[in-house]
Amino acid sequence: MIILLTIWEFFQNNVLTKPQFFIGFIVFIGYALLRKPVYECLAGFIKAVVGYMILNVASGGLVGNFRPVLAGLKDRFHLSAAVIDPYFGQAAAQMSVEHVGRSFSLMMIVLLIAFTMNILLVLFRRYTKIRTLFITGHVMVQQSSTALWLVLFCFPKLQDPGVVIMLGILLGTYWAVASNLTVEPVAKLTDGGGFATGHQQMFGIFLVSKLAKKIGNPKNSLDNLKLPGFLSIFNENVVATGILMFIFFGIIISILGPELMHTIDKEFVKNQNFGFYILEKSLNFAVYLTILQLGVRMFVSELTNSFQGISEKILPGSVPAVDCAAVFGFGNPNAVTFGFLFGAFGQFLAIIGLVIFQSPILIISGFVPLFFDNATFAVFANRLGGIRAAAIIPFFSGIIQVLGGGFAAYYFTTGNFGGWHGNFDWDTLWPIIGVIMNNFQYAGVVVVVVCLLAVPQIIYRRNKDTYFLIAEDYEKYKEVEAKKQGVTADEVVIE
Ligand code: ASC
Repeated sequence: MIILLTIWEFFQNNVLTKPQFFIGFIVFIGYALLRKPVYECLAGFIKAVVGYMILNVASGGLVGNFRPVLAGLKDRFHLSAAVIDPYFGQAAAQMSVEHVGRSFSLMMIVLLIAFTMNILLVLFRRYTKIRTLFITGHVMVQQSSTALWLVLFCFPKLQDPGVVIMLGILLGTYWAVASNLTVEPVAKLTDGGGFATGHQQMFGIFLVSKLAKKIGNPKNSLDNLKLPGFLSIFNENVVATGILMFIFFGIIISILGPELMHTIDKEFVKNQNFGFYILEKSLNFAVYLTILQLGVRMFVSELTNSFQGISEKILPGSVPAVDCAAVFGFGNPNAVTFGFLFGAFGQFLAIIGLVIFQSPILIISGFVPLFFDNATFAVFANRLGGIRAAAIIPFFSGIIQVLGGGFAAYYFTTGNFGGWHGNFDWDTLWPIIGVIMNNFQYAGVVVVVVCLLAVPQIIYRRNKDTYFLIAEDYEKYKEVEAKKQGVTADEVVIE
């Protein structure tokens, strides 16, 4: 057992929480299985690792720069409010766990069991119909933290081994089932990119993929938008992002004021002018988005090429589930900014609602859910339902994030420690799971796991012939679809 845990610890510290290496090894093994020479496998490994690290630089830069700005609103108005953001959520979950006298170190074993559960579900995919392995390490750590608190909240008397086993099964099932829901939407968006989403809004992506076409028309998408006159400068992504973020963060940073910004941001030195500081800070947003796209393209193209090796030889019809930002490299770059801004409208409106209706808990927007969830939704929505869907869906998602996050922070009491996880699935699906567990106890857990496991079965039954094919060989999938539609492979409409 000790040896197993030591190996696991090594794997967790060096590979699982560093998904760049995980992806790198997948690429290396994939190319090796395709019988490529070793130097090509190595080149693929390096490009994939560096691509993923570039993505990390960009998403880390966005999070590091803009999360404190939004959270600063709390200090500015001396509010006692919960920030809906996974970093605040993780801290609040840890404090909650320790507050009731339990050990937070259970997390490591929870990760092990949950990850093993996900692997088993993929290995037995003939029966489970699970095609995805969740490998976004830092997100897995955050989710294990929040879920650990949920289980301790609902089962305060349960001893450590019971907690760990129950949680491992529950979380591993969620990782497998929810990421599996994104296989179709991501494959269609990326034209067979060879990956799925393993992040914090997977259930949300599935909902968007069902709703977007009902809300708008893909013909009227951001890609076809030609703005007249001076507005035409918005057609260029860097310009659009730069201007919109200057307005957005310009207002927020002005509200915070230079004094507070000096304490929040050490890079804001005393002799820099406040206006120029705001300009530089806002334009940074466009910088990071541009970097992000570069990184995504790099590692995704390696993954797409090499994964055939794995899906042909070891795990047919399965794909890795990676960071949501991987989809930002596909579809319209302006959709990302669009999703963020409409999400922000929705969130701010809902927060005003909380104040007006004197909610027992106040919420402050967190950058990670606000940006990464809603930008992801907008990328899918724009492709499937055009501009209308790319605006309406993030707007309502913003409202749901605040109301669902507010409910969860209150009900599960992490609001007392200043935060809640805040990403879409944790504002919708997980509060429901938590309430079921709290009210029906062990029976509730069984019901949740059984219902989750039924989801892939239902989807499989609807498309038995193409269910695994779409992940295994996208070109062949398109041919099958073309035959069904009675057209050639070039004319096939993949919705
Ligand atoms: C998260 C989280 C981040 C971002 C990043 C997006 O949920 O914790 O740091 O999203 O993964 O690329």
